[in-house]
Amino acid sequence: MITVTRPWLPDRERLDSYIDQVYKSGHLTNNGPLVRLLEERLQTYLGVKHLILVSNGTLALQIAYRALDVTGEVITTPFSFIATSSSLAWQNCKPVFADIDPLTLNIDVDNVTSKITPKTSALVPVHVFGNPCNVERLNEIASKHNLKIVYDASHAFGVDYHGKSILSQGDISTISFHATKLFHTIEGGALVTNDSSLAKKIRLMIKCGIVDEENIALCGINAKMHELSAAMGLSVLDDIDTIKKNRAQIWQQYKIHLSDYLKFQKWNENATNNCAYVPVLFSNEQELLAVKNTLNNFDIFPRRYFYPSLDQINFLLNNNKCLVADDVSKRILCLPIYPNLKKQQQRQVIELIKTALKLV
Ligand code: T4K
Repeated sequence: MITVTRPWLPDRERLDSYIDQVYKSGHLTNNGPLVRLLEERLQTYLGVKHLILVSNGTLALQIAYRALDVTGEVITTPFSFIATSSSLAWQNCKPVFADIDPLTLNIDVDNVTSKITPKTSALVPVHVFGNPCNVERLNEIASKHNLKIVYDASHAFGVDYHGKSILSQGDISTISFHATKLFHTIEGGALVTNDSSLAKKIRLMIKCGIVDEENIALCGINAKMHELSAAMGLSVLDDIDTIKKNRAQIWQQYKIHLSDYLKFQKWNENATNNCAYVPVLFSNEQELLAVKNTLNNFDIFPRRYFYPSLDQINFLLNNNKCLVADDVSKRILCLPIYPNLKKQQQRQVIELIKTALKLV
């Protein structure tokens, strides 16, 4: 079976060597030595100021909203994983959708300003599939209207923009380290910020606001990463060059062999591509379904990331219908990509796509 992704499983002996350290220390959670080591290593690797590990990317978003006192209406994109918007609804905020750009697939900045009302407190753009948004204009709008910005950078591990990590943008950027991600800690995520006092507040928030045995400073929640997750993260980080190299090769092959048949996302020209996903756009949904069914018949499972567009989700109660996002979400498919995908398997995926397209 070939699936859209497969988690990177590091060498067992190396993982065991980290787990041995957990057995020696007896420290399983609550800001243990491996979590602290992983934070340090990620800060250095990514070149960011404060990176705070948490137990998943959804909680990272929720904590970001709380830390910044986000309330009322929040302008975001309908073309994302459900957690971007459901985390807002969970915090009793109203996600207000601005439509996307059909080429970059990111929030269309020209649609953002018209959605601002006196109730708007923040923007939550997503760097979709790792492709950086128009951060200059978004940051400009936010400062002009006194809005906070939380970038959902869940897909953007290792993406540099103008030579600096895209994670250093906004008041806070969040990331997911879920098993399906390029870099993972099984379940996990992080908040990144340049603001030292905000980082301090977040560190308190994720451990129920507890300062020490006798002092509780604020209302928090338990969002701590545990030591076994950090052990996995450290072992995966040891392999990160191989992971990135293999992904880049696979991504390139898709681009070479399918560009004449399908459209690829327009990538931000000032950014590196981490090859986390291979989204391809068909002319219409019928073509997409024909290809998907053909692949499924051969036990190959690409995914419809992201379908449906979130403006269609009933419980988000949104009146803003987004025509571009609705259209894109019907004709986009993410192709299998993971470091151990074999050349011959990828060739099969490519040939099946070409054959199915000829028959539509
Ligand atoms: N914001 C954005 C923009 C996000 O994309 C996400 C998560 C979040 C926020 C929230 O972050 P987290 O709270 O999740 O950390 C997956 C992931 O669960 C999710 O993390 C990710 N985005 C989303 C895009 O993809 P599913 O429902 O597609 O996962 P699933 O279980 O169907 O897995 C996909 C394929 O991967 C499977 O067909 C087989 C393979 N797989 C998966 C797992 C979990 C494996 O081979 N082994 C595994 O252990 O959501």
